[in-house]
Amino acid sequence: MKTKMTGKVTERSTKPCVEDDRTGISVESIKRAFLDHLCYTLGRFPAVATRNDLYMALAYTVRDRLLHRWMKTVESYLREDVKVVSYLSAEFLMGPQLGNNLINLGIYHQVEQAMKELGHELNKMIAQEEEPGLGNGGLGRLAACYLDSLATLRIPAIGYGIRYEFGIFDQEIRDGWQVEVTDKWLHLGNPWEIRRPEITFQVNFGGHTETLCDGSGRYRVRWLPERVVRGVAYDSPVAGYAVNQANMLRLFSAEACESFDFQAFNQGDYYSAIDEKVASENLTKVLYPNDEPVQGKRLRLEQQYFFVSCSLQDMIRLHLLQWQNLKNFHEQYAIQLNDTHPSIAVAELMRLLVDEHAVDWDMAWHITTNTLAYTNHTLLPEALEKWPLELFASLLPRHLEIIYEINRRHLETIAALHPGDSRMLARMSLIDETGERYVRMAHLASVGSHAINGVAALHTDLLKKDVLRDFSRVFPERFLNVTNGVTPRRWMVLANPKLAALISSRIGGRWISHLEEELTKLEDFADDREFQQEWHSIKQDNKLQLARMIKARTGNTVDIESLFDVQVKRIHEYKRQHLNLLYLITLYNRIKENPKTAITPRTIIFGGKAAPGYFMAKLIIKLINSVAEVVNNDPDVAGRIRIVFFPDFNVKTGQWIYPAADLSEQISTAGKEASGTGNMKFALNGALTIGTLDGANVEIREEVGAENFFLFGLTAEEVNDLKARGYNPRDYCNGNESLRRAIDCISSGCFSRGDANLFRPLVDSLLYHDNYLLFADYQSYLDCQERAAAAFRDRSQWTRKSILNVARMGKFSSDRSIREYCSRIWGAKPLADQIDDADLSAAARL
Ligand code: NBG
Repeated sequence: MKTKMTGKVTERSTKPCVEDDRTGISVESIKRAFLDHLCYTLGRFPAVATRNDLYMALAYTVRDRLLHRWMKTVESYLREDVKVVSYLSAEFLMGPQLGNNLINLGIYHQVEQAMKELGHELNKMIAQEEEPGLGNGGLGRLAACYLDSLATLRIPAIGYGIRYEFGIFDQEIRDGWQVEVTDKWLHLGNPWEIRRPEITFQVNFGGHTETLCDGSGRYRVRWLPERVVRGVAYDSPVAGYAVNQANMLRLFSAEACESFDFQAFNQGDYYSAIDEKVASENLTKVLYPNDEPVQGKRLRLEQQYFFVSCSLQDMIRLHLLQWQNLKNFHEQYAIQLNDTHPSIAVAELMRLLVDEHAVDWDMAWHITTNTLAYTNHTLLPEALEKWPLELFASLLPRHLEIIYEINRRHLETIAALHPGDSRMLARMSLIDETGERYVRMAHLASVGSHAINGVAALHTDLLKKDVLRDFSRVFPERFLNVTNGVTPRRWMVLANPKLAALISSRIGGRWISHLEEELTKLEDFADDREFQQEWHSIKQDNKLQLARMIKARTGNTVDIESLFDVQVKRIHEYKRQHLNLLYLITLYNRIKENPKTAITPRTIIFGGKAAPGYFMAKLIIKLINSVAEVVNNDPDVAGRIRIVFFPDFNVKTGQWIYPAADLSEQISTAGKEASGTGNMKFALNGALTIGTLDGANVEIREEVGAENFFLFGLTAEEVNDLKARGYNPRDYCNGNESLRRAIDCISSGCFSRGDANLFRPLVDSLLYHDNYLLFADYQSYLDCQERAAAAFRDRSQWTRKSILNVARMGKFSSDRSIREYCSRIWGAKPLADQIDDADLSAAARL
């Protein structure tokens, strides 16, 4: 039986709790609020304010308006008895907030005007904001797009994560090599967050457990930890687009429970007194770069447990404010595990329910499995998390006991379904006992969740056939696909305002929040010459802007009439930046052989970070820059090929890059890229795709039409077959003259001033392993690039394709993905509260 404790929220308390003149959205109100913040929040005279002061004052002005909506939203939560979605993610790659918030609040133009009247340029203030780089790449950015859509769709939701003091490093390029520079995103303050010193939770580590019998004769377990850390909440509001709703991103920061160990302090040992403080605060100091082996990284397991425990304690606290007990927890909360990073939630929720709240095991398991759902984001075996048992036991002794008990019951179920199949038991166990013993986190997440999803159709298929095959046989009803999406607010309206305005001028502004329904209307304009002309000239403007950034950041001059061919994403062998390079070296060789060769002028733009410990990825960056140096400076090339490595690719720089691309490189080995989301951002900004049948490329091609997609390469099935037959890369190399020459060029030192050793590891890995089948796909890629180059020469046809491409990309809005999660996994519904017309019309003016 549900018993709700809080009474009805009264009429009075539903009124905005802040006076309108504090959060008004007229130009006058904004000007006044801005000057107030400059003076009373920052203590600055306008005359001596720095650009950062101006940005901060404006950010506070905008935050007031966000908080106003957030408070209204919370009141609706209380009134409407809603189910809340908790999105648990170790990464949220939010990107700069100011521009996006202005768009979602519908106050961009008023603010621009207000700043103008005060003599400031809004653009410069927006550019002042540091990138909050609390993520590595696609997975973290997906979480940010989902928060935007959750708020826009008026779904009650909280994003839970870690407030890293240092996010992903900044990348500089020196002498062609990547150099990592610490990211100081907090050094000038973060105006968006609110520290909540009263919302803190204790998180335990280490020690041991003991059993006891409680007053009612129940067997209980008590965990006596060795170390206790405190997690403090920091909240940032996340506004929906053109709605009154704002949700919250709640990130936890670790602090010591006591600042000083007084005993040590009294003995005069100051340094050991602060040891514990330092150790505790280290916990959330830095984001781990991905693509490096995680096995054995104690601090990473600590981070994961830390934020999961704080988040679950917070949900339980909020639940108990409204309800007498936890029996209906799963009806009030849907928790999504963004990859396995938060999968310790399975054991932690069990522990909190059973040990801390005296719920019996079966009921606790029912609640846990009905609350949790798990999204898998990778098939790469090296990226599947597993923790050495000893490490796990030393940090989380009670959780290991719980996992053993879950495993015992789980294996009993399997044994009953598949009697006598001991190999299956070993494969499905939560503990890997094939060598050194490990806890398998993907198995823990799968056993403890009622839904398991992949992030693109092909990926979900492969997940079921490969990584989680046994689980999909035993629990087929748990598996489903939800193809990723991206938010059109940031990736179109904010990043490409001119294109967004052009689209709105023809089909109205509803597409911004109804992409799937509305964008197809653009198809009618694909053959319209005037529209094509406008479309093309916006692309040229965007290319010009990017060309200026390239000049400023790399010193390279690029020709905006050339084909802008772009590959930006993390550097990884499976993403095959070096396949792109093999093509470029081949083009270069052709020019060297015959300087008059007719080729379509191209500017090839690379960007992306390599994990600091991923040697091969760093060598690929060096090779890109080395080839660029030779090719760009060779008079024979005469500007026909220009290669640029754009440093420090992130959300902020991505917003300049995607809108300027003609061709989007999505060339991973089929079966390796779970989905990709850059592929969607490019296509929504009018770039055509050259790609393999991998991840969401498959669905993009289905949507935009085969004739508007440059397809090449082996399929995932062919990749497997070829590997099964025995793949010998040297045969491909010897059998293909231009490939052999390209490889010879690299190994003989053409790009390393004669140094034959520099790139040897890369060349050898291709010649002797080529795990990602570059050689097998080389010729097909070359041919496809030629088709793309030929197509680009017909401007009108190309533009037509570009328009059709955008018109048919509606499926890839994150709004569609979130709707699917809501109806198929979470059972979450939008708030019933309607929005103010005034606010909607303000937003629609964009
Ligand atoms: C990444 C995949 C991408 C995918 C994003 C978001 C991880 C572990 N996975 O293909 O590599 O688009 O997740 O789903 O970062």
